[in-house]
Amino acid sequence: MQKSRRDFFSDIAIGGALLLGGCGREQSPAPPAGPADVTLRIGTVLVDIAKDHTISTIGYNGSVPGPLIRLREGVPVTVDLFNDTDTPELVHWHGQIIPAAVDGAAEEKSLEVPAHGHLRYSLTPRPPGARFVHTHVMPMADLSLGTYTGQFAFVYIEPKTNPGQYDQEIFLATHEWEPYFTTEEEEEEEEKPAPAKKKDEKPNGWEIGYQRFTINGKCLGFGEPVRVKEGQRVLFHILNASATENIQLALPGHQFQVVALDGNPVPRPQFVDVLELGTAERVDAVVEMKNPGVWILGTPKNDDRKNGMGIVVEYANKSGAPRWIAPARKPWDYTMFGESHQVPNPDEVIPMVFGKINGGTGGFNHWTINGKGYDSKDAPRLQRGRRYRLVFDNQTDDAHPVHLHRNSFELTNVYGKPTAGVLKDVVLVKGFRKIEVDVTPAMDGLTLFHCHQQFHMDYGFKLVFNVA
Ligand SMILES: [Cu+2]
Repeated sequence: MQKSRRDFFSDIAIGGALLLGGCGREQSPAPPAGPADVTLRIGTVLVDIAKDHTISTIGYNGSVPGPLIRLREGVPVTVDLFNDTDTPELVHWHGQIIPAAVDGAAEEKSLEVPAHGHLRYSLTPRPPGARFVHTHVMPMADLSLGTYTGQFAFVYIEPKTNPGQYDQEIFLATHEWEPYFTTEEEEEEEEKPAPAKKKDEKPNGWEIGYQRFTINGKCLGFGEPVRVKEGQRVLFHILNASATENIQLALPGHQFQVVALDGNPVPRPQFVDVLELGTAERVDAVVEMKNPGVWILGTPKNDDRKNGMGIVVEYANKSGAPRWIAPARKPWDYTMFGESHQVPNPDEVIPMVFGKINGGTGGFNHWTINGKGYDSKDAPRLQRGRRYRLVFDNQTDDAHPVHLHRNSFELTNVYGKPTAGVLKDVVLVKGFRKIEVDVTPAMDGLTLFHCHQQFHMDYGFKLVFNVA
């Protein structure tokens, strides 16, 4: 018997999300009824990042970054995902508390967008603030897939009140291009205790380097400048949409007043000269424009800035070559935005020791949590409503931007310093350092924890929790 169209598109409730229909290659890729509130079309994009320099990549809706998606907290939206590529895709709503089915991670058994197929579902956006959407495909050694591509877009969930008063709102996403394998290790900015080198240990394996660096898909000096006026308060929403790089950004002659981290307002907004963002971190910062001129907002790393990591900030009626002044080095400190009050005792403490097995020359490093690489059969149980303290003990020489899906966590101890009130979904744990965060799982279902450094996640650095 032939299935009717109505049967095919019958509504299926999945963990609180409504799956409105889906079809693969065999079915017509037309949406079931009318346009959705949000449509993302995954396909090839040509990005002119600089003069005579075009990148061919995969992106959303023909642009890199993809479209700015503005949603309202608690107001359900339908989402249409079309995939014009030959690879099944996973679209992850980073930083939102939504059901596993629509969160967009294979480890959570989320719905895929089939190659040349379509998927429609609905979700209820929360919490408010700067979120984003990106692919969750694992590229492994294929640097033309996953977060190496242009598949990322800002999602801004309108809060009831905006943090800080501002005259202009600017969204900036950083990304690197033309990745290659290298044996050169990224130097860390700060002093750190030297590792005790074990005998018989293999040397470090492949790292990833990049040739070109962009903000909003343009190398420094190629795109339109950020145009400002003297006296304006400009709210910058900054996203590190890198596959693997942790970055710093400065705007000489100005200070950033950090008002939110990962979209969540901080208890104590503070002024800083330099922002630091691990992969997938977001910073909202207000800049008072009181130093007229033409400036570079960019990375303090000279080579990376010369290769594009920056954007020009131009005051009205000012012209000339953009100025750069190297900022003083000062370590980024999450606790300066936090409170000093005592946090509640956790119901349970979960130690998470990060380890690395060196791959040796020409090999890939492998990553472990508590001595084990990822195993889908091993899903520790968590209870909704219970307060867990996750102790991130980084016993490697690399910085790890670790991310917990479908939840926000509270920083409670950073490098030995107690803190409270800073809510995040990614935290950058430097080499041989320890950070503690508390989480009270918000929803049932599979919840992925992983390093957001793509190359680390792909080679073992992940763990799925089962919340029930
Ligand atoms: Cu990592």
